[in-house]
Amino acid sequence: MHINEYIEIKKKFIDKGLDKYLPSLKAKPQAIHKAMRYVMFPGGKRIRPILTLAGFEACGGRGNRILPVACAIELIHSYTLIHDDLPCMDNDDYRRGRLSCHKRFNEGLALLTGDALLTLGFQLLSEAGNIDIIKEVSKTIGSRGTIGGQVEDIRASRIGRLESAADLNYIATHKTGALFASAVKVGGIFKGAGRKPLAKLGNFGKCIGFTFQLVDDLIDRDGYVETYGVRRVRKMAKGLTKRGKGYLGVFGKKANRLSEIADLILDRPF
Ligand code: GRG
Repeated sequence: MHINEYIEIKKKFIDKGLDKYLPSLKAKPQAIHKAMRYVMFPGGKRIRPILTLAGFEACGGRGNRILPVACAIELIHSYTLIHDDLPCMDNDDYRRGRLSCHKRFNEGLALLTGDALLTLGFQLLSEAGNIDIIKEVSKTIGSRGTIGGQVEDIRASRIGRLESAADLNYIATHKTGALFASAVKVGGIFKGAGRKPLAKLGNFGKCIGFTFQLVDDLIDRDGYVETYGVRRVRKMAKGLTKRGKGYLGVFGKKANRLSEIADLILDRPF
């Protein structure tokens, strides 16, 4: 099966799961359930939960039991987007080609919608019955992870000057890279993989998460591109992809999907 077909199948699988786990539009209070579903459907690329599924498969996992874990990763990612769009943060009126949550509804409801998606994410993780997954994800999205990256990003944009290389690296690895690394890793944790393969999955995830940010900057012509220029950033992204794929050797053919996803992230055709 071609990787694009694989991605489409996995996307549908994740969407079905999200539809099942999100409270129905009829459930009270309807206002927040409407907002939660507005944010989640139609979604974005679903790249993080797809990485969770591919990480699970790389460790020999099969079947549907991983679905709540993958959906939790997407719910948590979506919480960060809602909060990031708020006027007190990045102040974006649009997300995924339509009004951002606070613009479509209101700021208070958007804040709570982000909180509710985050909370539902952890409920699903807890139902997966593996405490190591909860530990992994909570560390990743805390003040030493995603939130830390966001804090530094806000600080840098308030000073209003071009970030130093160290600042840029801190922000990219924490704000974007950390959740990518955990998304891949939790697939392995769920399968019961050992310490060494998990470290390989984590390192792979860090490399492709960093690449994802570099490609984002290439598309938006900001961040790294402002500091290093297009050619150098493209070279960095290629190098990181190669390094990331280098961590997959131990998994053999089972990691082919992860490797193909790394190539897709570098070329961002989706
Ligand atoms: C509010 C705690 C908190 C953190 C926010 C992730 C983040 C930190 C902010 C998002 C803003 C942003 C544009 C970050 C750069 C890369 C990134 C994470 C882009 C969005 O992810 P995609 O492209 O989105 O995977 P889709 O829509 O496909 O899900």
